[in-house]
Order: sequence, then C-alpha cells, then structure tokens
Amino acid sequence: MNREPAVRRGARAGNLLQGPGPVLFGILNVTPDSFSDGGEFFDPEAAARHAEVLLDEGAHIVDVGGESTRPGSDPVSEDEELRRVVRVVRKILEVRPGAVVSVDTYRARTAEAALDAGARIVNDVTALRGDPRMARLVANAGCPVVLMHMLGEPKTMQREPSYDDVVREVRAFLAQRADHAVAAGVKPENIVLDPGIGFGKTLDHNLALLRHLDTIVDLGFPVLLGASRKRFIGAIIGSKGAKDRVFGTVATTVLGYESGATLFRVHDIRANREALAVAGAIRSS
Ligand code: HH2
Repeated sequence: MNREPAVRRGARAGNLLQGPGPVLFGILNVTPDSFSDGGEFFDPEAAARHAEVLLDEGAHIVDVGGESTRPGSDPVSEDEELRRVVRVVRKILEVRPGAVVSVDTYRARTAEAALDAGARIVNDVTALRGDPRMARLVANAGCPVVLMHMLGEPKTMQREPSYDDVVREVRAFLAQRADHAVAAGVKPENIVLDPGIGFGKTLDHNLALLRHLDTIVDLGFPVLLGASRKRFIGAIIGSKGAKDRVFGTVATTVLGYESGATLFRVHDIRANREALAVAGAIRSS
C-alpha cells in the first residue's frame, strides 16, 4: 500500500487541485430534476448567481452538471445536456472570469464544449466508461479528471446492489480505471478518485466505504468525496428532505478529511468549509 504523505499526494493532482488545504467543489445542477436542487438553477442567470454564492462562500471550484444521476433518473439527450451546461459555464466566467469550473459529464462532446467554453476539470461519474472518446479527450486537454465508481447505471443502480466486499471491489475498480486513464495518456497527476457514495450502494455499503476511505486514499491519488445531502444521510437521521441533511453531510466531510480525502463535492459550502477549518486546526495543532 502507498504510504506517500498526504501533502505530496495532494500536490499530484495538477495545479488546479493543489492547495495547502482541502478543496471544495460547489455543486451546481442545471437540471429540472436533481434530487436536491433540481429546477432551482435551471435558468442560466439563476445558475450564475448561485455560482457566485458558492464562490463567495469559499468554493474553490464550481461543478456544473446538466443531467441528474440520482437513483431512478433517465438520461437526457447529448444536445440538451450540452446546451444546459455550456451556456452556464460561459455565464459563470462572464461574471467571475477567474473562477475554476468543472463539468460533471460522461459525454466527450459535452466535456469538449465545456472545456472550450472555459471549464478546466472533467468530473466523470462513469470513470471514462460512458463514452469511448472521453479518455482521449481528457488526455489531449491535459486537464484533471475525476474517476468515480458506480455499480450499474442511475436508472437501476439502487435495485439491490450487491458486493462480496464493497471496499475491496471499489478500490480495485478505481485502481483499474486509473491504469486505463494513464494508458490512454492522462497524466497521473491529473487523476482524482471518488468512491461514488450512493451510486449502486446500500446504506451499509456507503458506511463501509466512508469508514475505510483510507484504503482508497492508499492508492496514492487524491480522493474526492461526494456525500452531500445524499439519501443514506436521510436514512440515518430519519429525514426525507435533502436540505435537512446538511449537518449529516458535515460529519462525512470531517471524517473523510481525517481519513485522507482532500476534495469534497458539496451543496453547502460554508458549513463544510468552517467544519474543515476547525478540523484542520485541530489536526495541525
Ligand atoms: N454525485 C452526484 C453527481 N455527480 N460526481 C462525483 N464525482 N461524485 C459524486 O458523488 C457525485 C457526482 C449526485 O449528486 P447531485 O449532483 O447533487 O444530484 P443529481 O445527480 O440528482 O443532479
């Protein structure tokens, strides 16, 4: 297992993801149907205003997605996704020219158009399996890419997902996808791994991955955690509303940070940023 110090590991994920501390991806879903913020930011002006809120609260990166991947969701057409995403990327960079924007897509054409519009990171929930052209695109662009684990596909992934050993299997999958990316020409320092909390996982699977996140961190790539407001938190606290899950999300962020994750994809920037600041101060005291 790789015991490279966390600071050096963090420095491997390209300049954009380097930093003295944890990196926050602010979630911006330009969709009518996302599980938490669906419909709120469908209008490009509203989306850009929310991007500004995320940045003002301390987000390092705004992660723009044009298709919901919540359990049971249907895909949208490539044209529709591209249309939703590109105009918002442009709008964000118009109002905040220095912002770092990431595009949450598994389609190479959407990713390419978003990169052309000024996005600088690709967040691929299929870990380069969703579109055969994506690995080449990311390699040629020389941009950081998030490789996430998902069992099955969003429409059906929560129908009795099953593993012999979820932590071992997710780790092996991510190691294999990182190898695939490198073989396609992606620089190792541009690779970020993500266990895919909630993507083909029961409550127990999510808890096991969070509890043993260090096993994934040990692969030697920066790890991104995307647990924000997800359903398993509602199951623990007995709440149906996604917006009631902020405090639960913060628990995952702090424990994830303690286990070595350095990137956090969250809806609620301020709550997570302040919790990380306190956790970091304790850790370095
Ligand atoms: N989760 C979602 C979407 N994209 N990307 C990464 N890397 N990791 C995640 O855990 C992740 C992700 C799903 O959450 P959200 O975007 O809030 O909802 P929806 O898919 O309904 O738009």
